[in-house]
Amino acid sequence: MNEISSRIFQQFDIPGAYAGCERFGSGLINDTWLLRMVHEGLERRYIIQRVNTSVFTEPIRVMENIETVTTHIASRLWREGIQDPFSITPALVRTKKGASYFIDEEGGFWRAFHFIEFCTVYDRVDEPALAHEVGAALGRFHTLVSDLPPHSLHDTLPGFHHTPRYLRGFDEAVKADAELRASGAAREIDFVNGRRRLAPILVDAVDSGRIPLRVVHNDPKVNNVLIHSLTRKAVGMIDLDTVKPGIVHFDFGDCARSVANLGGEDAEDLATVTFDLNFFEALVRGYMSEAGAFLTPDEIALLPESVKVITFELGLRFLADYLRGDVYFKINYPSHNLHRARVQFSLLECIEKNEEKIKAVISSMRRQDV
Ligand code: GN1
Ligand code: MG
Repeated sequence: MNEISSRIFQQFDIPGAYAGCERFGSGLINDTWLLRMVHEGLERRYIIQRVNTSVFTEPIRVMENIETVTTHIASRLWREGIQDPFSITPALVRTKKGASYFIDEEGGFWRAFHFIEFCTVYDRVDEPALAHEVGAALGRFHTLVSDLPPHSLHDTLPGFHHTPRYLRGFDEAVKADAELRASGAAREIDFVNGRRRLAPILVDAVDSGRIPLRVVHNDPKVNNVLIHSLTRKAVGMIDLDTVKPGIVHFDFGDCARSVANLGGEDAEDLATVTFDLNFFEALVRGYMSEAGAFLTPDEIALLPESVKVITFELGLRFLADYLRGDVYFKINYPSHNLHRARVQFSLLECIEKNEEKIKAVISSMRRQDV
């Protein structure tokens, strides 16, 4: 569906005359459109989204989390003297009845945001300065929510970053082999089996109480970071569906694995997939310039592990979804999820080769250096 019916956006409190609507972004879960309206001679843009309710089975609680987080961020920014916080964090558009969402006759769950103008997102980072900005955006986000008690948010996706849980699901998918795809993915299955020890590293650190629970984004890959189109400076984080209590490591690792992979998550040629240490260093510098002020020494010490664990976890999720018949991530061709898994596993091999250098980058990042 390229266009959305006017019945949908007419539910929202959006003034003006319709000027166009097209598919937007490259998200793998929700469906997103950019709506253009003309009001008093000016074009205004809106993001309209249909939430994937097979993934987000409690969408109302997802919306409550988004409202809690964006209200908190906006009030902090106001206190810091920023006049227009909603040019940094997306503002929800309410329905004409005052709700934050609308459910259509088929059960489709819809919401709308004001589009933040003069901003862009990148699927791939092309220079260290941009990597720095992406890191700074994540660090700034963590800082802005650092005084929001984690349990003021619902756990809308229990076990979302519980890597051992994904490993168990993967084992079941291999065993069931519902689509008879396991033999064609034998090399990738062996790759996972050779690295099972990675799965518990981060969850064990949480369970032991060594690492604090915080409010985190949970999906801060590079294309969920808004960058100013003219200055290429960080603006803020979008796609707040997964914001909930968690640990900074999955965020830091997710940001790093997407920023430092120069081939990108969808690299056609696996030979272009590398973990670039210059980009990584710039990202860490940007991140620590913001988050270095509140992270504990134990949290910092565990950051290098996070890069490996999240890359493993994401590859595992793609591979398990391929084996199950592509029931979770949107795909563009039948072996897309297998290819996505291969990209993450090539990246993981590169991360493993550079493990000592990754540790050195993080441990050299003292507060005064950033
Ligand atoms: C999904 O929706 P999107 O594309 O921002 C996924 C993330 C993955 C990412 C990989 C709720 O994020 O966990 O890291 O794809 N989100 C969910 O591109 O599963
Ligand atoms: Mg997204």
